[in-house]
Amino acid sequence: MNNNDFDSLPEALQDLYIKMQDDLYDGLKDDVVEATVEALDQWGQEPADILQLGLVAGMDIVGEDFRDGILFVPEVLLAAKAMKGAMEILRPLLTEVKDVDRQGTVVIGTVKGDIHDIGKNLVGMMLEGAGFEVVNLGINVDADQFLAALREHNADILGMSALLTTTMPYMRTVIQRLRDEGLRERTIVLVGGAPLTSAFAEDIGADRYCEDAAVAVEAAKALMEIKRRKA
Ligand code: B1M
Repeated sequence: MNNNDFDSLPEALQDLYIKMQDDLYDGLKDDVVEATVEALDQWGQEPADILQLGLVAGMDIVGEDFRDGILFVPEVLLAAKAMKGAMEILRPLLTEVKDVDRQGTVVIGTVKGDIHDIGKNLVGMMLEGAGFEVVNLGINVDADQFLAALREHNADILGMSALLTTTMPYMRTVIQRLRDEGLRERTIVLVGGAPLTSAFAEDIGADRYCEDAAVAVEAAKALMEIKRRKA
């Protein structure tokens, strides 16, 4: 849904989304959860639209004011908690597998040194909803942990997230370890996170940069299809 679509929503629903963004900014978890439930139950909104128009839009404003020194870590932590509360409401809807074949197994985590996990968790949920089995290793994950999980679960895909320019280079280390230990050929590597670019993904030897969760799902499906054809 784009801005034009937003403008075409009923005014009361636009107001609900704007309130959701404001409440997220203010870290009011209960209010954000309540607005999420209202958008679902009373307005029949799709989870993806609630995420985009309410939650991610609100977090974008938080990100701008954090960057500009208007908000600080404690406030941003509260906003993150509010967002996570709403994501818990959406989780069962996003992870519900609807008549799709099992797609494969994904090991996903936020790389070493980085504790941002909202986007990574969202990607994990959307992949589950698309029929993937998802092993979420959490935050601050090092190469040993990624490799051990890939082996333990005989995983098809490695998904790595980094939100800091200081942690994104660690993805290269993990990919090099995959090569060193003979796992690179059989593992599809997807990377994402706000500071990344396609050029960076190519440079470190990843298979695809995913700018958002929807792209991650598309890329995972497309690359699995190619992997299956090669097998
Ligand atoms: Co942090 N932080 N933060 N922070 N934080 C950023 C990333 C920052 C851009 C803010 C800013 O300055 N504007 C900035 C980084 C600057 C830089 O490196 N260039 C920053 C900073 C500096 C920091 C600290 C260093 C601050 C400090 O302590 N002084 C510190 C670092 C701690 C650490 O990691 N070691 C820190 C801490 C925190 C909080 C703990 C307060 C909190 C995190 C809470 C949590 O995650 N549990 C936080 C938050 C919330 C943010 C912002 C505001 C929001 C991130 C977010 O959740 N976005 C962020 C600003 C921003 O990104 N604009 C910021 C919403 C989420 C849905 O989007 O994560 O981009 P995103 O995920 C998307 C895509 O990127 C993609 O799909 C997702 C869904 O569409 N994607 C993937 C992500 N991962 C993927 C993996 C895939 C595929 C796609 O694998 C297949």
